[in-house]
Amino acid sequence: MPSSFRKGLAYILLAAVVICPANLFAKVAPPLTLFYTNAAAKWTEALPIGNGRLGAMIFGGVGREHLQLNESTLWAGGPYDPDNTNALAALPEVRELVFDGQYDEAARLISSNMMAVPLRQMPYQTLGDLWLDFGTNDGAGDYRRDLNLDTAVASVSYTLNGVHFKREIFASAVDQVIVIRLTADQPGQISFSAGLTSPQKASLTNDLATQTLILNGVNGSARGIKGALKFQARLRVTTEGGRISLSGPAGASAMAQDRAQAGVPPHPERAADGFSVTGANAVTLTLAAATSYRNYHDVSGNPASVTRDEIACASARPYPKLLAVHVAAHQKLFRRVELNLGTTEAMNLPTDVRIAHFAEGNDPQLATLYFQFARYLLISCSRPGGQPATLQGLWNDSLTPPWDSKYTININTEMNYWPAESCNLSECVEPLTQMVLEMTHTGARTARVQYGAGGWVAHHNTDLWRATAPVDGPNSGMWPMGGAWLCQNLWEHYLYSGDKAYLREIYPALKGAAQFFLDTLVAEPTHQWLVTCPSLSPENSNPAARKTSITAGPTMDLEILRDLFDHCTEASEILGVDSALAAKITAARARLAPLQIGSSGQLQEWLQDLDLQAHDLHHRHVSHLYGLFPSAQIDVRRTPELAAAAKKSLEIRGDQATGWATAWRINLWARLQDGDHAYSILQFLLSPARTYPDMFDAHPPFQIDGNFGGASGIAEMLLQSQNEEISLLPALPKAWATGSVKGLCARGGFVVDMAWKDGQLTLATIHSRNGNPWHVRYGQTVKYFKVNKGESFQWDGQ
Ligand code: FUC
Repeated sequence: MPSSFRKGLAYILLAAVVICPANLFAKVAPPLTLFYTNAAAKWTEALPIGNGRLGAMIFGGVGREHLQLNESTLWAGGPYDPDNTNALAALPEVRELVFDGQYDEAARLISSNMMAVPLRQMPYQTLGDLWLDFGTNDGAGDYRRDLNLDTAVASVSYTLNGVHFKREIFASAVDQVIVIRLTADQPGQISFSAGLTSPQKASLTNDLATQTLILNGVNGSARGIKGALKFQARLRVTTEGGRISLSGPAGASAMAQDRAQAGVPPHPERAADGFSVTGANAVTLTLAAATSYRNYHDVSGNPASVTRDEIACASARPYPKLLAVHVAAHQKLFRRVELNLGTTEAMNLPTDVRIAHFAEGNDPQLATLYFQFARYLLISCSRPGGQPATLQGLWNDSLTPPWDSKYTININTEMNYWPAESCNLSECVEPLTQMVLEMTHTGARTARVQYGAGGWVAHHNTDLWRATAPVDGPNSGMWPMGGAWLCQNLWEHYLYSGDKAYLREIYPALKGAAQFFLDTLVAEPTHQWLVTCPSLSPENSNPAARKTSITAGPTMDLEILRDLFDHCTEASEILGVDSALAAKITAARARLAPLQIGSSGQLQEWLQDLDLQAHDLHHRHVSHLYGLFPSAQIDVRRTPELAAAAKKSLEIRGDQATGWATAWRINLWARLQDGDHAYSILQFLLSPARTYPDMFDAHPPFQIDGNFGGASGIAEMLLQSQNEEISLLPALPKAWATGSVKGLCARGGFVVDMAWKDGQLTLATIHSRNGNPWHVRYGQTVKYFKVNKGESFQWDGQ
């Protein structure tokens, strides 16, 4: 143990004994548990639960419990068409200006003619808050708050006046409700008042006969788009023993006070009477919520009947049954992957303390916890039939969240799904697939109206209403590649699964995206290469311009296009369709501008060699490195010169950036097979600068992409499978010299288990799902193997 860490540990132990009368180590945490010795004071200390649709952040106060609530379809606005009808007429002049080097003038013309109306999309919003007011917390001890990733149950426990109290809270994907179970180790001890509030336009009613609170509301308008959704949250309080009555205004004002302390805007006028429970033995609260959203153009759902049915079904199940079916459904997904990178006594410390000390180097299990937390989050925020993970997954306490907590599709949404396939959570991609298929409809309108083109297009953002026109301003918004990049996530799902029915389902999206570019690519004047125009290298200023990022043919666009075109023609061949179109795509692909290595040996970000003149050399986006990761066009063995150039670009950019941008760098260094470098960046990602106490990623502010990108990076360090070759331990850092992993997935339809010792592979077992013959590499040795579907290949790396 390094001495600095030892000192840190000694200090923490001493502090723990002084500050906290109950010994921190009195209860050792199960290994996959986040735990804390204090209630959350801030939202980024609260613990997330979710069932893909309903989410809650749990604060865990002794005197007052607070659950901040979300429902994944509660966004502002309603169906709308943001396409700008002036765009098509302005397009030829914009292109002329760009090719003439008059970038700032082009940006001005784009700004006045080509941006969406309204200029910004609709925000994802909070539903409201559940408050349980227990009265005093004076004299409470033995406090513990945790989140068990293996069961997906959060709990809070403490002792007060000699009675030990426990709360268990989870969001069930089976029963579609949030369940809160309150117990005590002595009868008749549970007394509290319960209420629901919301910053939305909402009103509360209560029905004492059924012990139900009902919050009815409508969503807000935003940016001139009228709110079109109704929503309802319904809370049922099932008591065992004791009495229940209306709590009256006192409870309501206590809740308002708590909202103020938590930094939530006060809405006391809407905090109608809740319930008071006195002297119960145990209580189960079930909470359902729904909106009238059916899909991006239909808001005719009936939330009242949905919540009524859900509460009726859930109330009919006894608590142990609710818990058991929830845990089983979660574990079916969660338990597919086991990771062991070693353990030390540091894992018995509270999670926030461990985050503060991870960089000191003696807590490998925290990387395991971080990895599994991301898998937990994806299961909790992206389930079949629901919405894809937003910038904040499912968890947002605001009406005006950062970047609207929506879908930024110039990196962030794609990154959210990087670990989905490699980390064995393939089902979680379904909401993304569904969103992309829906965007082919809205995006076809944008393609037609704004470009006079066929196919479909999406720019750098979308929202619940699947808006696809360019938003925010030319410098971030005028980028026509968002849909094409999302298609690559879908293609990955096919590569991992080999599922031809899925390929057939997504083929129209690939084809439509390719069609758009066949119609809109233009020849640049110098070499006659085909390029996108106007476009930009995501959010990085064009060094040849005064103050815009507008350009033609940035490297990233061409890399995405090469993938899109390749995957589209491959799909058309596999499915036996559209051979004439495939020939056109192949011809266009041959004319795309090539990847270029610049004068400093770097991979050029733009058509011209401008990288070293960049306004910000350390820009967070590393868009031109898309070719190295997530794509595999640049490869250390197949294209060593380009890989060296990508490495040079990465060195110029530096290791430390915002949360997601740091996470991207981990994946890139793993692809360059430098495990120690990747690990050193992980140490920064897993420090308080980029990880909040509850393990949420800090952009800052909170953005969930860093969690997902970080987990993907850890997986890439252990296993890679691009270019039809499984690579075992390609970037194993010294810090993880001995370990094992079970259940990581590889492209081609494989599941891989591995163990290693002192930096050497001891055994790999490759389970074949589809019976494909394949190659596997360990170090310099490559083996060809052929096993039947359902059988496995074993190798000790020799
Ligand atoms: C992109 C990034 C920002 C942020 C935002 C949500 O615009 O450049 O850093 O992550 O998305």
